Amino acid sequence: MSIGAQGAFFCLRIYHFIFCKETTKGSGFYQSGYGTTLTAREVPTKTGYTFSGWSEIPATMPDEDVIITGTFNVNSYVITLPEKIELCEGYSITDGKVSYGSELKFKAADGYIASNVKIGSTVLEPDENGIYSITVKENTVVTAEILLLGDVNFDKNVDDKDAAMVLKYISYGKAFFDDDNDKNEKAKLAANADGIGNVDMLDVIKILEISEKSKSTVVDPDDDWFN
Ligand SMILES: [Ca+2]
Ligand SMILES: [Ca+2]
Repeated sequence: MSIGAQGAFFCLRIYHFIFCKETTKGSGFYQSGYGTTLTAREVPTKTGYTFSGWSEIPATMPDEDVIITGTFNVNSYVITLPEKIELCEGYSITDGKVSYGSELKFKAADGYIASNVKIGSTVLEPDENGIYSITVKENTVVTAEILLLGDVNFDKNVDDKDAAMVLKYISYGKAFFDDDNDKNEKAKLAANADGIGNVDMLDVIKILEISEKSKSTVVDPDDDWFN
């Protein structure tokens, strides 16, 4: 009768990493013999998050399974919006930053219209209400050209000269500017002063309204009117 060779017994234990948050890398099982030294394997990564550490790791493998928990902190990114661009209700930027994956919606402030809204060279398209949406994944600088609604000749004033230009445009179908398509496109945006539909007589009326309003609300104490 033969007796089998008696080998040394050893236990294999499963060293199981569980991450608190979904990971893209590093999750899995890890085998370790009883009494061996435990070291965490490579730091797991997750896009938009920074690994913030493991839960307590025993010095040596105990005689039982070990669950080590890794955690991540969400990254924050700096968001820069142009002047006269406002966040829509319900969206906010705290200390100039928002968390990875946050959605932001913004639009031109009242009385203004944005054109050529871009992140780098990527042009953003607004929805039918002029609202732009982005999902933040990195530091982001939004650029835009901001037009004053009704200021079709771009002199930073809305007055009857603008109304006359719009009237000419809708009466005779004439371009606002000769041979400058870019300026004409912007003038068309600014000319739609009521923000509704096409450029028509209602916009002329709106421009005259804005013009009257600015006359009655802008008071310059040095103006001759006071003398
Ligand atoms: Ca003007
Ligand atoms: Ca209109």
